[in-house]
Amino acid sequence: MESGNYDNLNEIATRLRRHILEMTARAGSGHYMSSFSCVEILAALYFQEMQVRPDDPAWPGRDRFVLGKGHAAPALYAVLAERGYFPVPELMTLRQVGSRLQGHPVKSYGLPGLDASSGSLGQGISTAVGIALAAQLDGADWRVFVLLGDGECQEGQVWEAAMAAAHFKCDNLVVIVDYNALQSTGTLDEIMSLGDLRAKWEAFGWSVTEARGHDFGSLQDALAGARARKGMPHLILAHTMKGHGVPFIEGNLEYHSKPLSADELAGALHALEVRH
Ligand SMILES: Cc1ncc(C[n+]2csc(CCOP(=O)(O)OP(=O)(O)O)c2C)c(N)n1
Ligand SMILES: [Mg+2]
Repeated sequence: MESGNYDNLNEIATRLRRHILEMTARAGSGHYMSSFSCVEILAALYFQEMQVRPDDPAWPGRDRFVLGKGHAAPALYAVLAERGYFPVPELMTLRQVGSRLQGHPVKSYGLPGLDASSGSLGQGISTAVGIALAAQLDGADWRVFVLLGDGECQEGQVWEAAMAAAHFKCDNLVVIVDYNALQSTGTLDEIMSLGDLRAKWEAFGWSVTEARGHDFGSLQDALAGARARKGMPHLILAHTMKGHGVPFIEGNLEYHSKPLSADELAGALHALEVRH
């Protein structure tokens, strides 16, 4: 892809949002609003930054990914399908009994490209630190990427993992925080303020960069910075909008987990087309 030309990625992002709407509508549940928040982040990782081989998903040299905010599984499944790990129509099996696409990622169901189960907020980063340490022990140069929710950062386990990663100098670990300032029932400040999140991660010994989380150029700059800097783990604070892409959903917590009506679905799909 030509440097600085993100038309193709923006088209992919729109397709991912369409899949997310259609699969959660078919399932009658699922977190489309939280998924929209991280569409560009996941597309930047899987289509640009991460070294992966969708036709050989278990390739030992691949970069690994852990979805800390496991409720955004529809976004992860959509990006994996678009990247070619499995057929796009399988997305419509989301949340069905026996499907490889469970409501939260379950590795034992054998979905190609899925490296870790997640969904209990706070645990994903600990899983990722373990994977990063395994790479270090093997002398391998592949890396581990994690997406955390900002509300998820209220979990104590996140900070235990943050301490460990800095102590063990896990510079092969890149954590991206989906910094939308909302959780399920309120703003971060209403529920439990995180204060100066950047200063907190820096105090824990991480290199911190900020990015505009719906802007591929900005994400790419932050990811390139993380690639270049050695000796410490990397944190990217990606400023996002929960529900980004569909105006009536953006920032409106009524839609955190509510199924869309048929009219709302039609309106949302139309809004995606108009915006693109
Ligand atoms: C340990 C744990 N507690 C509660 C939940 C229920 N839960 C699902 S989504 C969510 C809000 C998460 O907010 P945030 O991390 O900011 O993610 P966002 O939806 O904004 O992307 C909560 C509390 C959970 N999945 N795990
Ligand atoms: Mg949030």
